[in-house]
Amino acid sequence: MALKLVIGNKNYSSWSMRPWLALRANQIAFEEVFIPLYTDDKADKDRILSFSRAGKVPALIDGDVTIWDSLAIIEYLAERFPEARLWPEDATQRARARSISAEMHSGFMALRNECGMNLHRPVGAVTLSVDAQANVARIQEIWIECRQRYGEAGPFLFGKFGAADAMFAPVVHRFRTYAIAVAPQVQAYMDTMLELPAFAEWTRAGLAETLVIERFETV
Ligand SMILES: N[C@@H](CCC(=O)N[C@@H](CS)C(=O)NCC(=O)O)C(=O)O
Repeated sequence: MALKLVIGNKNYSSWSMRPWLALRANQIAFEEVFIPLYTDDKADKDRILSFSRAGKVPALIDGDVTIWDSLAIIEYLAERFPEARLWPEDATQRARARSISAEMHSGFMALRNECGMNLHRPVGAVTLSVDAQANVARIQEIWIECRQRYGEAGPFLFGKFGAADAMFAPVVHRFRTYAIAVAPQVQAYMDTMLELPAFAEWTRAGLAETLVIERFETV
């Protein structure tokens, strides 16, 4: 039975983007189930709840197994498709990749609040709080350190595209959309991500969406 990934609007749903990319970048076949987010229609929320009692997307359905929460889905995919090598083979690198992925998953609240993913937002800078500026600095530090350590193995954080890249992918759009000044090595990594066919496919689809979530259009 085909895997099903339940996702929200590609323009806005940064959590949906992460496992979607992990699947698509590795050519793992799946059926996409789209549910529009934050509509006034209770039926939409009920549909999300019918897949996951957490009431959030993404959710992955694999036969009679449901996995919800982006990082748990990526962990499941790494186990289910070991050939995709979503985590580095080396234990030390894997520990680092898991640490930065968890740091992304549980942190950077200020940046996430102040610079929501919104692909169709015209590019333009906003004034960031001190906390958001610290988030930007920390993310740049993480990316630069990975590139310095593992750059010889390939252009992504641990050489080949993997779970950590998927977890940070929406930040590439945030840095781009909010015209955040970045170091040259960071820009090079962002360009690599923007050129990844799966990343470009998600972006194109997000830009083609016409649904607007007013509450995300205030910045
Ligand atoms: N920690 C969760 C966060 C999921 C999340 O917040 N999803 C948002 C969309 S990006 C959502 O489903 N919102 C719909 C709602 O709350 O009704 C994850 O990593 O998957």
